[in-house]
Amino acid sequence: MNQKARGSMFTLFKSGLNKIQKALSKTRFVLGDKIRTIFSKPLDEETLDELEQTLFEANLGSTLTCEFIEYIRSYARKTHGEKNFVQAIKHHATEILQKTPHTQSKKVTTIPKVILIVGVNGSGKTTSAAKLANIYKNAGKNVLLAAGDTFRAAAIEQLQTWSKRLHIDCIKGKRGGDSSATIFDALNAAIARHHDIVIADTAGRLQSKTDLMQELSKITRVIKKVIPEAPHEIYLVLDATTGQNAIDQAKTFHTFTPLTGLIVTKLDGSTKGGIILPIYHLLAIPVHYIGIGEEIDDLIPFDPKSYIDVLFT
Ligand SMILES: Nc1nc2c(ncn2[C@@H]2O[C@H](COP(=O)(O)OP(=O)(O)OP(=O)(O)O)[C@@H](O)[C@H]2O)c(=O)[nH]1
Ligand SMILES: [Mg+2]
Repeated sequence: MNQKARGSMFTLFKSGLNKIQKALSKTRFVLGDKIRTIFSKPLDEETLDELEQTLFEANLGSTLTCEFIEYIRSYARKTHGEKNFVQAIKHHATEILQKTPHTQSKKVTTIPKVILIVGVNGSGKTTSAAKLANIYKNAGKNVLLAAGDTFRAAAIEQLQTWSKRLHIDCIKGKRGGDSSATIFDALNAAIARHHDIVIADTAGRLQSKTDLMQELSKITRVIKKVIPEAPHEIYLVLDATTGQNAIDQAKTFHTFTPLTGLIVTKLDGSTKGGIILPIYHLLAIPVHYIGIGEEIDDLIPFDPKSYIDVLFT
């Protein structure tokens, strides 16, 4: 990464901290703040019930909620002297996030780097593709967008509108055409025009529709025909407000097309921001970015430490 890119990433990180505080304020209210109130009382079965209810409501899911309750029981048994239950929860949450390495990006040996964006309908794929393109552009990269959602004319137009606004090139195919063919054309155009990054949007698909999921495997096969080591990143976009279904989505997408990372959107204004913990716990797929609003700079790199600090401190 050159100096300009490093500087830009640092600025992004700093402004990201303020933004994550704002975006997670509702989740913090239903999670961290409630936990502090619960542990201001002595620990007994009633307190543990309240804790269980709180963790569940903050979208931690039943498996992780039970694990946290067991963790607190064991902490209470083993710790002599002053007990800090809030710190214990924070410590365990940190352990969970640390178990999965934050970055699993493939090394880019030949440009362009290819990022494929996948997910169910309406999760925020197109918006995130545009926001991500803007991040790379601001870091000095020459970006090309590929309108791989050929399903609807409106989808192609949506990405094109973003590309015009951002002054970023966009390759589009015919509506109803083959998504792989559009992405294939985009990659060849990127090679010819020396683009550093190709970000390919795809159509929304339900994880239960096998034929649509198989289309994703085809897209990755076609990408590999042009650049064998690509796609370097396959990001699944998950809408935080969908609750535990996000886990199921990630599991199925991961089977059809191995994900390198997740983008969790719509954390702003949601009380469901706790979803990131069961994602790490059950899937061990790192979250690379979080979506915290509808504006172009409302996508920020996910930093596990800031996330935990904001929620539990
Ligand atoms: N509040 C908020 N809204 C978001 C965020 N990300 C996306 N959206 C909104 O969610 C809606 C759907 O976003 P799209 O990017 O069109 O979603 P998509 O996954 O491409 O949708 P399909 O192509 O129809 O599958 C839009 O209104 C976006 O502005 C976010 O992080 N926060
Ligand atoms: Mg879309």
